[in-house]
Amino acid sequence: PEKWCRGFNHFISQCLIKDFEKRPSVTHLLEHPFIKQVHGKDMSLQKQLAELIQEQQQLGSMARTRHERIHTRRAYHVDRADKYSLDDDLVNLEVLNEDTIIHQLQKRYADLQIYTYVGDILIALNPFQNLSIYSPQFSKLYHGVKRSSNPPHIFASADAAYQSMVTFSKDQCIIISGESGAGKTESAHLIVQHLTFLGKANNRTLREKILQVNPLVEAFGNACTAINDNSSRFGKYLEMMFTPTGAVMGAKISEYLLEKSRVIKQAVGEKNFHIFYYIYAGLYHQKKLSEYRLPDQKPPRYIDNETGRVMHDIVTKDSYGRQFEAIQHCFRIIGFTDEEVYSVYRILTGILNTGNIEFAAISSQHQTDKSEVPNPEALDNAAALLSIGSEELQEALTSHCVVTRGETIIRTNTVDKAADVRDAMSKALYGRLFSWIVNRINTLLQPDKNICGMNVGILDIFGFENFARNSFEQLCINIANEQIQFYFNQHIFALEQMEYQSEGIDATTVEYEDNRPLLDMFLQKPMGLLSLLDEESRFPQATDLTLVDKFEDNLRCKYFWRPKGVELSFGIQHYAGKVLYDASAFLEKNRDTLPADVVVVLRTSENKLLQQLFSSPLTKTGMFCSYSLMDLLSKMVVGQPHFIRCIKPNDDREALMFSHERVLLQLRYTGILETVKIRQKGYSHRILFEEFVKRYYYLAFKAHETPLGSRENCLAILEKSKLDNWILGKTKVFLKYYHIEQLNLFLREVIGRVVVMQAYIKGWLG
Ligand code: AOV
Ligand code: MG
Repeated sequence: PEKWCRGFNHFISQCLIKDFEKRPSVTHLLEHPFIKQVHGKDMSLQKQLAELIQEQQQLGSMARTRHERIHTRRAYHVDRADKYSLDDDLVNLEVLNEDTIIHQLQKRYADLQIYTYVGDILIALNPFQNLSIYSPQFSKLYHGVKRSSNPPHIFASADAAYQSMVTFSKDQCIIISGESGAGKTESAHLIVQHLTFLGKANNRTLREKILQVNPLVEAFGNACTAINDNSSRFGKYLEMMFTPTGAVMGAKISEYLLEKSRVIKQAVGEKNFHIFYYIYAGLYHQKKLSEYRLPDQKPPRYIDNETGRVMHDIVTKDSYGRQFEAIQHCFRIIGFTDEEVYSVYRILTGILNTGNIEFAAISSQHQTDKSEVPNPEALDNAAALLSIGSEELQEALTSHCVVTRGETIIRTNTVDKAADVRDAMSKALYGRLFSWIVNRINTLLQPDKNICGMNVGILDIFGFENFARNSFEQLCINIANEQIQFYFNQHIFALEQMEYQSEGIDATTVEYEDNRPLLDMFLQKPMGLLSLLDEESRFPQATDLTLVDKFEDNLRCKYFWRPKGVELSFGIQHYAGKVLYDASAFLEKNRDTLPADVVVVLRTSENKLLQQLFSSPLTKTGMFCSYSLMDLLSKMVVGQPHFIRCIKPNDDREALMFSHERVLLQLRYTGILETVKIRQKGYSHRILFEEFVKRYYYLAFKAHETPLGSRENCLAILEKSKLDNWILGKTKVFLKYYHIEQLNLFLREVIGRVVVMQAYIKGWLG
């Protein structure tokens, strides 16, 4: 029987290996005549068989996983190894200049290798097509492995941040930058996807909730622009929170500067925020437009930028309608109550109806500045949806109270003024609704307060914009990008080089384009552009022209100029290029005032949510809150940054089209060449001796020892780990970007061995 057993064993192995290749189930094995013959005769054999099958199944599944990993990797490596000897990291280029960099990126792009490293920084070229490299197999591939084991990938950056967070219990932040349409938002989605995978979201509901956050806020905060069909019109910082062991436990979003003016007006060829089309189409297809008092022949004015187009799209394609269902699903999954969602819909449709309210001058000889509403049904509709009195609403729009010498006087509004008040109300409604949704999501995804966790933050803002006509919004957007570029420079160049000097290390200095002077021109107080803008906004008599004059008088530097012959125009030399701004409506947009009369009426609403939106004290949100991005950046400073630089290969959104000129421009202004140089020559990680010993003492000392954070002990660890090219400064260890990964891997191995030993000893003793 023993011999027989051995033969049988061998046979099973063979079968299972074949099985594994064809992937049928193990039950096939039991159908085998040979097995049938013994089956049922010998109980012990049967037991043995069951055990064997179980064991082989486990082995099979392990082999399968390995097979899949190799297979997936091969799929991604297609052609790559045979046709080109492309390098994954620009730092390895022997000849380093703009030409070699762009040549390498271009070759890789043609081969659909959209990701390339510059040391620890990831360059991502927008593929403008769907690639099959984001499946669960790829998630598995980029899970706690060495960076060099796989081709560059956005998942690898997410993994690096995650591993860093878990290993050092330190918050991380991933900063995604690039111009409009370069792929920041897509990258942010992919990072969230991978982090939920890495964060072992055992809790399926939580994982689903987190994955719905981006689609939901983007329905409200993104819109179609001339550059990007899904352009972010607000800045977003999403923090994913993890337990100390790295399990995902919640999320939090901070929003920054939503482009509210889009609610009331869009440039030619652009659209309003997605949600308005979704809801209009959704209600149209559900035959519920009349319930929300919306006409079914012609869309409301706020979303009818290109007359007829929207209606045509809604009737012929149902993609908007499906998006509406998807949004309803998001709300439900995240945990909004039906009542809340209903209130949100009423406010949104209330805004659409508000936009339809018209004003006409009352023609009487004496009262030229009085206005009335010639289409009272629009007024009634808006008032009904916002659950306020229609007469009160009309009053608030067509007149305003002024307090002079203790007396309250009611003044009438001109037609233009009334229209401005109407639009200001719509903007305020939308802006506050958006903030409420964000806050509500934060409450619903709040982690257990008793667990002291860590987080990975992901910054995805609106990218640099340069349109044919650039207004206040573009200025805000471009200043924000200027700040991100500054933050990048600080981390990659300034801080690093300062430390070489103070630590007495002789490392080559790399020249880079410092945008600090430009940032000072914007942010300095009291003479920076933004302070001047705020100051001018406080003068009732000021006009957009006096504002530009003020700029010209005070901003005497090479970054600002005023073209001749165009009154309201001024130019700024941004880090990413020259932009010509049109200052019309700058003051009004910056003031962003909402008359108190409107607030008073909205507070009387019977819609609880709406009441709540306006119940908070009227803070001056208007004055350009340039500093809130600074707040955000300072929040990020505490975390370890990881940079992703998105690059747009062409302006036509074409797959596989690589515009040499456009890419070169982006490489230049983002300082990629200099980044490669500093990554090649510099030491991107500088760790205090004490910290270094604390982190890595396991590599050279016994677990129970507590070695001092001295230079000698650092040396002992570094020698033991057999790394080269590091330097010891006066107080810090200077490491190349790739050292950290190697050290962490050694550490994990050693710790793993210790844990196994401990378990073994425990078992042995016990
Ligand atoms: P942005 O966030 O950088 O622009 P997006 O992330 O919205 O740019 O990308 C623009 C479009 O490029 C997307 O809608 C996709 O069609 C395509 N795209 C980007 N990345 C990928 C990818 N990895 N795979 C496939 N398609 C991609 V802006 O928010 O306007 O600054 O303000
Ligand atoms: Mg975006």
